[in-house]
Amino acid sequence: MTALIVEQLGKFLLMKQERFKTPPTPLNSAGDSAQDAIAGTGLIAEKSKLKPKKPPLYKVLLLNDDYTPMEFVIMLLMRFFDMHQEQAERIMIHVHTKGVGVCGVFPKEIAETKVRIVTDFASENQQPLQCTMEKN
Ligand code: TYC
Repeated sequence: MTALIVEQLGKFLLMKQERFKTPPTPLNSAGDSAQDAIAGTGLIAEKSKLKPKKPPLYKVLLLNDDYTPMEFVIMLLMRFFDMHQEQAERIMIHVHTKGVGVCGVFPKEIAETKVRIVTDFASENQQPLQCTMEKN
């Protein structure tokens, strides 16, 4: 039994030696290094040439209407878009005069959530305020 283990161990060590004494063979005739030869195979970590794409951004838009109180819009902008009073007033007046205005620019899922929260909040408070989003 012990003899068998010793024999197996010997074979294993020999195999290991064989593997490491073999010089790295260039895989093409030009004699490029083995590193070049395996480039692009995914076998070694390489710097990617692909630029990571930035996620598309979406504008969250507020639409004017003739009914929603100005104070309600200001409070909503402060609460859900982290605006200060003056900033919220400026956006509200912009929407009131121009018909539409941007309350923020966000990645898709965050923009969707903002639209839903604003829409739900308006309807829970019996206001017709419309909020929507569009690709930036
Ligand atoms: N036009 C509304 C009013 O005169 C105010 C208002 C502003 C409503 C912005 C909606 O998105 C809005 N009370």
